[in-house]
Amino acid sequence: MPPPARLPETARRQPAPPGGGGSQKVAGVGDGRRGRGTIAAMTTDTTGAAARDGESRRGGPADSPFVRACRREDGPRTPVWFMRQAGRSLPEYREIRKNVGMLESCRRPELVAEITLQPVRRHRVDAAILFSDIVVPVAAAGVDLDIVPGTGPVVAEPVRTAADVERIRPITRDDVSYVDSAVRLLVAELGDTPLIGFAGAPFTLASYLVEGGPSRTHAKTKALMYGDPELWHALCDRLADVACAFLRVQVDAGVSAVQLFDSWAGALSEADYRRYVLPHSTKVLSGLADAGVPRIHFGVGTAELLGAMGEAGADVVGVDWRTPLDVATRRIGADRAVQGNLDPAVLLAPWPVVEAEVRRILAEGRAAPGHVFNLGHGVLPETDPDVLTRVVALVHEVSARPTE
Ligand code: 1CP
Repeated sequence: MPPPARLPETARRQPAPPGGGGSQKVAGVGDGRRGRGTIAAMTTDTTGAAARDGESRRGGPADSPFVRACRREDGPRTPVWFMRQAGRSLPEYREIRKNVGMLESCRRPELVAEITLQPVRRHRVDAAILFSDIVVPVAAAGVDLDIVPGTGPVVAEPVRTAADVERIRPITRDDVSYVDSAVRLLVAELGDTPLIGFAGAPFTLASYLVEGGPSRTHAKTKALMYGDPELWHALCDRLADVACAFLRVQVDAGVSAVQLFDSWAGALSEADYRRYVLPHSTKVLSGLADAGVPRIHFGVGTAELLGAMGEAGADVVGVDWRTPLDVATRRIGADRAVQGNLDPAVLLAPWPVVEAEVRRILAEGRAAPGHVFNLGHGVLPETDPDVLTRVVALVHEVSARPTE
């Protein structure tokens, strides 16, 4: 038997509180206990889980099933986590976010830590993902924006000119010190469970900045890209620096892996992706080549781009539900792991449908040199959290491998 995934006491022993449980407190953990392993305790005791427990451990998060799969190493089971696992599908999330704006909540380290831990406690996923947003570092770089409930990021003055681009300044750790603090709190609290840091890739960030908000067609973005390539490249170059610096802060604070979200890259042909996007995503990922943590690169609708996205410098390529993982592996190559790819909408179907899909994906994932089970995009807000918990248990059960 593999050693049980080590979680803090709060995560291991606290079942999800019925009907919420984030409590009214935003500055501490859910039940407000001051005991071992709570975020509140960790603000004064930063010695880490291992030191607290005085137990010897094999390798910590670097030896976890998740990091092993990213590195294409054998492990005790296929690891699983969910994009947008921290968020609106959880009643305890909705409760704790009641009176706090989205950007504001990303800037409060203890609240970030609590929200990040909620899905780990509830579902026993193999990795936590930092609660933040792709536009957080862009705001830190001086862009006037907000995250509007029900809409998403909205930019006050969309980027149109070279002067607009020049106003996006490089970020330092001090600009996002709340992220540094949140990661440190979390790493101490999570023990052997790895924490994933993330950033938005230049194309997806540029899309919000040029459109001024979410867009289906990315028409203004493409108009700028085709119409003024020089300005486009200048914009993406700045955004690459912002994304790289944001990821570096998270790596220095202790995350075990990073994911670069290029959610909307699938709007482009492969030729345009290679010409207008790949150099900038490569700059971000190659800038972290020495970081010593796996780099995951993900987009939606990227069937034609999977090979190119791997070339950007990823160790793991995220795949949406449109491409079976064995087909994706042929496109990406045997030197990279894959992540995915259950359609998030399948989670709204009856359990036998979910189960059959999970089993199919695990079987197809065996063709890859490493497989991290995930959805093909983020959890839909209307998803029943109990179904996510069942999926985690099923993935673990079906993929369990005997160890020496
Ligand atoms: O008030 C709220 O609850 C707002 C909803 C919300 C949440 C929970 C937004 C606004 N962002 C987030 C958190 C978030 N954003 C996480 C949390 C960690 C986790 O996965 O559990 C992550 C990883 C992101 C990253 C993000 N933000 C992406 C890339 C991933 C993806 O889903 O494609 C993108 C495209 C965004 C932009 C964004 N922020 C928020 C919304 C609703 C959107 C999408 C808007 C659109 O459709 O264009």
